[in-house]
Amino acid sequence: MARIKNVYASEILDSRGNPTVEAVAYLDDGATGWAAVPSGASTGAHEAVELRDGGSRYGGKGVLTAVANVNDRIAPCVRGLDPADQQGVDQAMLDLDDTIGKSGLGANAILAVSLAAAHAAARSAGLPLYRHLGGGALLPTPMLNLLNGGRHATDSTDFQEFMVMPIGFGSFAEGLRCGAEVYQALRGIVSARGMSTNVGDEGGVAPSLPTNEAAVELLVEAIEKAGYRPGEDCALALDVAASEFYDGERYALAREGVALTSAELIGYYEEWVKKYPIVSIEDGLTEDDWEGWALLTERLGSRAQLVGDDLFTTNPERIGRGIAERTANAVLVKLNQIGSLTETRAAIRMTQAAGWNAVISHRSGETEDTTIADLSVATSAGQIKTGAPARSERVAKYNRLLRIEAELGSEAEYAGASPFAKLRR
Ligand code: 2PG
Ligand code: MG
Repeated sequence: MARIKNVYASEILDSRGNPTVEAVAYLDDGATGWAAVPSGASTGAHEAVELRDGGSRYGGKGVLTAVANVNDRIAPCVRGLDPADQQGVDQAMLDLDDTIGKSGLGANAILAVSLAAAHAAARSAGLPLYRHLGGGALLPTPMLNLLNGGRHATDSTDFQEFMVMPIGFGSFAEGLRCGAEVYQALRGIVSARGMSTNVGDEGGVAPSLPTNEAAVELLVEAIEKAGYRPGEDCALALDVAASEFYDGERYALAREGVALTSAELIGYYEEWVKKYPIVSIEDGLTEDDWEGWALLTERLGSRAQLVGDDLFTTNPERIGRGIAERTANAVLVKLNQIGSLTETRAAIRMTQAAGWNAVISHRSGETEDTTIADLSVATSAGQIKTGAPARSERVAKYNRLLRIEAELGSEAEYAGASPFAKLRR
């Protein structure tokens, strides 16, 4: 059995040019594993602590403390452990940290080591990561964020993400092709109307639009222009990221010049779901509006996937409350919201055991790390959200899935519309 010989972290840059943590795990059999941690912009209040140095270096965003925590404190603690015992490795770090939100060592320090150990263990066993992590063969339906707004693009829309989901295809490769063709069609339309084709943080276009609904209309038009049928071949999904424009009392939609209550905003979604082929709405309400979420689920839960991101922050305790109170029917899974692979997998298991969907997700600040692609296949999640089919930190994940699908050959299945089958009953 291989043992961890050392782990070593460094400070690198993410896709927004901010520092983040990478780590390498070295095993005594010569195998190594590498991982880098992403970072959000529209972060949930209940996320684990991303340790930043403060001060003036990198505008306070340096991660040298987190890096030192890996090299000086975590390394001695995980040396000699079996990297294939993921729970053992993660528990050792949680014990060392000994805080509730991982503020002791930093979730960015812990997660980098957690994932590097998994990669090293897979390498040592001669397995691709998706096999080492569970061995599913279901390729996820991608949520491609073609139009960026909210905190990911200035002067675009109030809602953060307008996504397409290629549901009517037989393979991931064909689905991705549809997403990419729709993206090019959208760029063509936006440019022909004299609007900017500059992109936001996740690679989607971010034109200045009069309303949020105009973005939905643009996507429908782009699907048609690319030669696909909206709702049949390609559906729509939204990440409203409502916590970002909730002012403590109302949802202030600057683009529309209105401030709505939870019930009014739910009414708005009901209209949209009737009018457009929207199959999924993420963070339709703010992160602590449990009552509003229950109402949203009652009203729309049989017609749309309702995904909790800031609401759950990949935290098994919050997900447990959501399941008990029926405040969504899906969970957005982000490794760095909770800060270790073991806890992330527990969150996924819990979600799936309740009959809910798990959507594996990137962050708006990303790196070339593709762990989430493997995780989505390993856990048969059926959905992955990793941005537009543009910018290498996004495309790296989609390309990894193309390779996994090719490697699985006839064993591979594509999720397509299956995550929504139970909602439509
Ligand atoms: C989200 C994410 C990823 P961020 O809200 O779902 O798209 O954004 O990483 O900024 O939280
Ligand atoms: Mg979100």
